[in-house]
Amino acid sequence: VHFTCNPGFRLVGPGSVVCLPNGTWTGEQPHCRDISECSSQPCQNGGTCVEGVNQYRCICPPGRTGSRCQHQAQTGAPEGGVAGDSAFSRAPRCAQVERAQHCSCEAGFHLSGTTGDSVCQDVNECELYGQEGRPRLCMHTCVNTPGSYRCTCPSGYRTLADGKSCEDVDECAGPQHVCPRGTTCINTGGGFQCVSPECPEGSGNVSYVKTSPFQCERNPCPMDSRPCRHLPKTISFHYLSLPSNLKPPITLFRMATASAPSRPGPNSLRFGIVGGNSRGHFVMQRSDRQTGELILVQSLEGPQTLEVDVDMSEYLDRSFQANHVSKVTIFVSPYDF
Ligand SMILES: [Ca+2]
Ligand SMILES: [Ca+2]
Repeated sequence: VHFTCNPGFRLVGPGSVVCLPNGTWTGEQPHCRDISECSSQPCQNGGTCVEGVNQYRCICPPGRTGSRCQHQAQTGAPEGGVAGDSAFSRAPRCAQVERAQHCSCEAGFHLSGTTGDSVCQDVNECELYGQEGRPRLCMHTCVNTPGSYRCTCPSGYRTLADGKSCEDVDECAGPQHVCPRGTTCINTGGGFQCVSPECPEGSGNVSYVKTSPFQCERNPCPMDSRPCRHLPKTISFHYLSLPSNLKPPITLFRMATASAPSRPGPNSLRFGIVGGNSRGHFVMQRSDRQTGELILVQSLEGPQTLEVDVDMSEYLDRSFQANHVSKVTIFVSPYDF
């Protein structure tokens, strides 16, 4: 008698047996066993083979992926990414349609590798959109994640509801005081400053008095003191917060006379920059008869703090009356937002 097995099974034991004169069969009785898909040891790199009907499946050790664990899982992620994560490549979902295998990936993954060896690789959206000429995905930093990406903002900023824009946190608007008593909180891009402007020290017959947290006034000069009269009658303090790399020209600040209605005001004004650490970045010019403008003419890169002192001198019939100084401090954030 000859034995054969159905497809997918193999014969264990002799292929034929013969009937002996004593009424028994020669040798042992053969039987059919499921063909072992794992017998060829298809799983590489320490993968464990699991039997299925007419197919096998490999369970891969960490760091390995693919139908036979033949691929090294992508570990590195671009800046700020989660490293050492095998989640960036996954096994595709495959279906056997007649003789062909059709594989597909979840959203955010693309199929790579050859047929039979295919693997779903994460789409690196940050790299894809970081290329020249393409729109930026994130205002600040793009972090690639398995199947997606996310945007992060630097400290001192919060991410807006659109998930990509960053907005400065106004530390000064909070319920608790972030600045010590006697100082004033100035919100800046990415942080804040505590300021307490001081009036100039008096000397001789010149002295100043603080009339508000941001204003000093010179006490009246003795009648005969010309040097005293040429010192600023008022000194005011102003604080501005700007992002980096603003496109000039930009009007930052306006200064105008505040003449009392009871007496005739000056009939001419002169404006100029009289101090600070950054004169080259600014010009001061008249915008109308009463007003001068401080204009940013060079783009500023942060983080840095600039100071510029602008002066407005009042003349009545060409004779000097008084001058006023505005001390403008500009906090430039490290970012373009
Ligand atoms: Ca991704
Ligand atoms: Ca802030």
